[in-house]
Amino acid sequence: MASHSPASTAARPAPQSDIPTYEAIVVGGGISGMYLTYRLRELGVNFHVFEAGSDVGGTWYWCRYPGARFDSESWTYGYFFDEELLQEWEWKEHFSPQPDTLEYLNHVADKYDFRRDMTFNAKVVAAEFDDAANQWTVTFEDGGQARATLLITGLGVLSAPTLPNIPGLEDFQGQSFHTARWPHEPVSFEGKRVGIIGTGATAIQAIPEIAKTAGHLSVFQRHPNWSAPLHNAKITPEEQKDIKARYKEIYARCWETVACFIHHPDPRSALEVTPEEREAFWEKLYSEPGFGIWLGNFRDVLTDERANALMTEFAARKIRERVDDPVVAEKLIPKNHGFGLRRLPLESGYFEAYNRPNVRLVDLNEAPIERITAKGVKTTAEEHELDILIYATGFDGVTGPYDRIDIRGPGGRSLKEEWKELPTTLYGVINDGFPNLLMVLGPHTARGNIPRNIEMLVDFNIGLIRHMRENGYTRIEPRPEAAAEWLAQVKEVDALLLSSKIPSWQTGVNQNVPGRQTPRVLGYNGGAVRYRKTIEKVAAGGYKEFKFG
Ligand code: NA7
Repeated sequence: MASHSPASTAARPAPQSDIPTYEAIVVGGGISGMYLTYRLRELGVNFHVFEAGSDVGGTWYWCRYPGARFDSESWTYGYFFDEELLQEWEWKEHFSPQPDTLEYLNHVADKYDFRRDMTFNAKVVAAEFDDAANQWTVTFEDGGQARATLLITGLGVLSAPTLPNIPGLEDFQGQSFHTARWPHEPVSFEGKRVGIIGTGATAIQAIPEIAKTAGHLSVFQRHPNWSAPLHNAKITPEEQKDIKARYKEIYARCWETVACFIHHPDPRSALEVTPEEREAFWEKLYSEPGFGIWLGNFRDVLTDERANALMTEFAARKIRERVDDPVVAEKLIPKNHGFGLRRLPLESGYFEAYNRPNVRLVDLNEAPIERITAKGVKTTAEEHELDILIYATGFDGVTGPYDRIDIRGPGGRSLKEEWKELPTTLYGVINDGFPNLLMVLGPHTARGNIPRNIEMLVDFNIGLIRHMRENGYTRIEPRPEAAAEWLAQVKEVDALLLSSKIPSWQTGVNQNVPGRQTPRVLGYNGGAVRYRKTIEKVAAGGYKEFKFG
């Protein structure tokens, strides 16, 4: 891990005198860490970024599985901080595939020479605050350490992948991969017997791609998810010109919608229009690209059970139309949650994949998995022999990336313990009892089109750091009463959405992680516009909700 650590593998080495020390340490070289690099440099902060991977890119570095791509319109996803960058980069498709996105992020890292402030293969395993020294010490997996007054996390919300809690994972003799730890070398499915466990957003993207070449594909499904067509297409030269000419307008649009996409709810209620109008609107949305059917739907589809039930019926009908075998179609229709009440995966030929002779849906409700064996997957009914086994089993969402680092505030206070039941942050950027620990995309921030949220949160954090530097402060904490008030607001808006009670990574549920079986309030569901107004008001008011010293 370069010069920042010795080769030692000791768990907790004795303090070293030559520990590199900075004003700020950033953990993570993904979209957050890269934008932080740009802004911290601009502010003249002495900082360094530590990244677990061997290069930049975060999610797009790790999730290289076949079919991985944006569900966001590409031209709303990139960085907007430099007009030159916007004009020179050409997105090839309306919904960019992972290789192109990683190429884009590498282009950005090269253009601004970000890597000179970054160390790779540096996985942070612990961070401890020394109250007297007012300083964080981070420890890397290989035992090396670094120190800084400020610790800034750019960990993302989906960076802690989880394997299924099924016995025998080590026994399998073929190739096996978690989709978020996909090899850098190409994986060939040609003629192979492939199995995939999971039917979330990742599997919904991967299955149609793998099915194209696999000899046979077995999909092991516990619960199906709702999904709607992505309708991706290449960007034509005329569209490219138009996009580049309209970047200002596109950007402004992202900032007036509920989740920073171009889509915004229709003001009508699904219940007040005629059945014909409703049907025509849903057919239109189903035939259009992107998240319109989820975020641009009637205003009450995600908040009113009757409206949601009607939309659910429509989406179920579409599955029945697209899947040839009616028994398989029924199995692909979710029964445990309504349409859009989990983060909606968008698909390209997902349902049609089940019409192929080489694809079999294995319903784990009929015969659960007993164990993984040397040869494949053994359910209570049979043993499925496989050459390749893919775990599309998701992530310990939102708090998982933090739980995997032993973060200790003054007096050894553990952040993991603190967040066991529910995080209690101020605006999702800082937690009481953990001074000088600033977060980008922490719990209780607005989410949606992630780079837009990151931009807003990095800019807010940079504002805080600028305020500290201008006033000679070296310590920042939330005012406990302000954090309590924020939590009350977070809970209040959460209750308005039907999704708040549905188990998913967004509500912090992961059946493979002990203690994560029931939904928690982990995001701010009042929308990006309200969130942004809140933090802008805080900044304009001189950050009175924070304590400085
Ligand atoms: P998800 O959406 O959390 O999906 C994980 C899938 O894995 C889901 O179908 C799970 O079924 C399944 N799973 C997990 N553990 C098991 C076990 N032990 N046995 C069988 N099936 C299991 O993760 P994704 O990676 O697909 O998507 C995450 C986000 O990435 C997505 O929302 C986008 O924002 C991008 P379950 O529903 O628990 O029965």
